[in-house]
Formats: sequence, structure tokens, C-alpha cells
Amino acid sequence: MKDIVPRALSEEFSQAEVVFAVLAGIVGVAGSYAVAGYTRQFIVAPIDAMVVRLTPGEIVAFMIQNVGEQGHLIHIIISFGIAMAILVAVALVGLVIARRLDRPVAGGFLAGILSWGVTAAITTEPALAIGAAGPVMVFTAVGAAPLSEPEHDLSRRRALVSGAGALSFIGLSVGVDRLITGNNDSDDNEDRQPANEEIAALMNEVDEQSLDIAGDIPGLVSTFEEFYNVDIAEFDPDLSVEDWSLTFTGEVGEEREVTFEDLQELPTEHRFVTLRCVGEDLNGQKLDTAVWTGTPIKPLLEEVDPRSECECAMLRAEDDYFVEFPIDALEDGFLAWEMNGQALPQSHGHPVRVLIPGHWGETNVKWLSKIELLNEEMDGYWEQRGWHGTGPVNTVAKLWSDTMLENGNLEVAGHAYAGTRKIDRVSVSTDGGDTWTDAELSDPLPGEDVWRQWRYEFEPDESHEVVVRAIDGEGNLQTEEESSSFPRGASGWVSKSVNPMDYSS
Ligand SMILES: Nc1nc2c(c(=O)[nH]1)N[C@H]1C(S)=C(S)[C@@H](COP(=O)(O)O)O[C@H]1N2
Ligand SMILES: [Mo]
Repeated sequence: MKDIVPRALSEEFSQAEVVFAVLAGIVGVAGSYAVAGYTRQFIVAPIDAMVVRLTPGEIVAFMIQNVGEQGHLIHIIISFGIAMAILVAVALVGLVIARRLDRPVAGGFLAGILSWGVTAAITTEPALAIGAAGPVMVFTAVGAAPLSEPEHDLSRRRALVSGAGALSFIGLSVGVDRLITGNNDSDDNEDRQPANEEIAALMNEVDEQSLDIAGDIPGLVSTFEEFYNVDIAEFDPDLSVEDWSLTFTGEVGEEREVTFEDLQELPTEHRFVTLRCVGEDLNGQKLDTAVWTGTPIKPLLEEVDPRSECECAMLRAEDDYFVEFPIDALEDGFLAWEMNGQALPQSHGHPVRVLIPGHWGETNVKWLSKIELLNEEMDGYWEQRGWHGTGPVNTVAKLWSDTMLENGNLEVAGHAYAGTRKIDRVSVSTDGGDTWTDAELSDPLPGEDVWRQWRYEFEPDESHEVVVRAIDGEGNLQTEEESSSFPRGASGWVSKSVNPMDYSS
């Protein structure tokens, strides 16, 4: 079974033809990238979205737990492969026709038209599809060119192959580089306005509240670059403010579409809000805080007169993400269009996302397009894949740094978060949990749903098992029993063995 395809290929096509078809596929993908960039008009993007949709839930859960961010890379390599395979197939069709008709240019032309059609259909972007079609056409035509003057042609072919190979290599390296650096935000680096002054002042004030921690851990407010990122797709929607609107629909007395301009006329607030992903490891770093500017959702919701029997709503986004949860939680939500005093970065939901206090990150829909009031509960994207991540967050104290100080003491530090229950205390044990002492805590940020920083320093003997746990504002001790993040978020107490010998000064 395995070698049927290669054998069929090698019977039908010469080696040179196969080489040119593969090169056509590579430069076709590279060409599409050259004109569309790392956007949803790039031929790989819609294929990737399809791969994401079709990947079974067990595999997604497994990838998140075991390969983490590499899961994205695997998805995208598969999507690249599929995109290339499609263009290679098109080039092969062109080569067959060229040979049958004995007209290389006609074959190239056909491959060009076909690859244009296929790319336009996949990306729904006819103009930019030329980026893929042009290179495929040229490479197919060249690959089909007859070897009339054998000697001449061999060297010419060799030159062509090396040129083509070099082009393909450049295209691929740029693509791979972008993938590795994760630089898929076209608007994040250029054109960013300086932060609004009021917020800059607010952020400075808050900065003073950060504890003086020797270890290298984030402050109380994460920059948008530091802020973690979780997306179901590799290609973020690229929406302008004018493109955006939010529709309230489903079981409502009155449907309503809200534009960005409409939002700006509503009362504006700045809120510090912490987000945490249900998929992160117990001591993971998918936990961050920013100050967000936006408007409360409740007045808008009241206006549309919800008549939902399940008291629940489905939120939908431009990347086909969707999540369902109770209206109760939605009512406390916030529609945000700025992060740390600047327009939302593309990767964090430009132009508008929702923030739901105290609930897991997945309820904080980015690129929000629709709020649909339901009569019956339905599963969201992650719930269809077995997660239970629409409820309130678990309480956690992170242990993000351990540092030997000049005074010979060991400093341990981190952040603690319990959503809207808030953090009341963090206690630390240096003897594996036998005895506990309260850690120093940063003053609470203004806000209903924010983390706190903690810090503790002690004089070490030989080796210590450091354990840390939080007590929330309602007096509940962080759950000791350990569980993995799937399906309800990690639980347990973070611990670490430390030995003064391990720190060189
Ligand atoms: N439209 C959309 N919204 C989304 C997601 C997504 O993939 N698409 N991911 C969710 C998840 S799982 C988390 S944890 C948060 C992460 O937000 P951030 O990327 O701004 O940190 O966004 C949520 N909102
Ligand atoms: Mo998440």
C-alpha cells in the first residue's frame, strides 16, 4: 500500500517533473505568503482553521498537556503540508497536459489558472491568490519545457533548479522564522500609539505597588508582549475598527447591532483584570494582568431584552471560536478595546474583546462578533473537546522565582490569584508542609478580579522542600489534592526542592 503513490508517480512522471512540481508547490506557498503575509489571506491560514476544526478533542487535550505551544507548530506544519500538496498536485496536472499537448506554456498556464482558482476558493481572496498562481505557473511551464538541445538544456535546467531551490528556501525560511518567533501580529510593532496619559499615570502608580523582588518575575501589570496568548488558530483575524460590529441575537426581544462608534459613546472605565487559562500547568505562566479600557456590557444586554430559558448565552468570534456560559456571568462582563492604554493588539482581540470577571480565560472572547441568547445549553469550542472551563477559576499561588540574596537568605516569590474571591493570604512552608509562615503580599490592585504578588525570604540550612498555598478572600484554603489541568484546571500546592549549594554567587 505504502509505495503505491510514489510508484504511480515515478511511472507517470520523470524525476525532473516531480522536482519541478514540488518546487512549484513550495514557491506557490511562498508566493502566497509574499503577497498576503501572515494573515488569513495566506493559503495556509484557512487550511489551518480547518485542521483546527477537524482535530479530535482527545488529540487537542493531549497536545495542550503534553506538547503545549508545540501543538501550534504541529498544526501549522500539517497545514503547510496540505497547502503544498494541493499546489504540487495542480502542477502535476499542468505537466501531464503540457506533455500530452506538447505545449509547456499551455500546461503552465493551466496550472496557473487552477492554482489561482483553488487558492481563491480557499482564501476567498481572488486578487491575492495571484501570489500563489504566478509562481506555480512559471515553475510548471519551466518544468514542462522540452529538452530539445540536451547539453544546453541540462545546464539551463540545473541553473533553473538551483534558482528555484534558492527562492523556495528563502520563502520557507522567512515563514519558519515567523513561526518560531510567533510574530504574527502585523499591527503590534508599527503604528502603536503612545499610551493614554491617564493610564500611564495609573500604571506608574501600580508599579510602585509591585514588591521589591530580586528574582525575575513579572510585575503587577504585564506588558502586551509579556501577556500570554492562547488562540485556537494560528492566524488571528485582522479586523479594522470599521469592519467590526457586535450583534445581539437569538432569544432577545429586539436584535441589535453595535458598532465601534456606538461603544465609544458609552461610559468608559479602566479596569485591572487578570486572566488565567484553564489549560495551564499548576505552576504555569498563562496568568497575566493588564489594565483594560472599555464599557460594561450590562446596559447593552438589558436593552435587547434577553428571553433565554436557560439563562445562558453563546459568544462567537471572527475566528469561529465560540463559548457558552450563564447570563449571570456575562452581565458582569466588560467590552474592552484598549489594553494598557493602547488599542487592543491584534493577538489579544482587536478591536474588541469581552472580559468576564473571575472566570477562566476561555470565556474572555477575543474578536467578539456575536452574543446569541439561547434557550438550551450548548457546548462551546473547548467544552466540545472535553474541557470544563467556563466557570470560576481555581485558587493558585505560583512559585515563579527562587533567588539567593546577598545577605545569604533565600528569596521565593510569585503571584497568587483566586478570581473575584480575591487573595487574602499566601503562606509558605520550607519543611515540606509541616510548618507555615505568611508571605509578604503586594497591596491589592484596584479591581474585582486581580492577582497579588507574594514574597518570602528565609535563612536556608542544607536542603528545603518549599511549598506555597493561598487562602482566598472567603477564607478557603487552596485545594491540596493534585489534578492536571484537563478538564477543570490544575489543582494542588506548588512545591520546589531548594538547596543553597545550587546557587552560585
Ligand atoms: N476568539 C477567541 N477568543 C479567545 C480564544 C480564542 O482562541 N479565540 N482563546 C481563549 C482562551 S482559551 C484564553 S485562555 C484567552 C486568552 O487570552 P489572551 O490570548 O489575550 O491571553 O482568550 C480566550 N478567548
Ligand atoms: Mo484558555
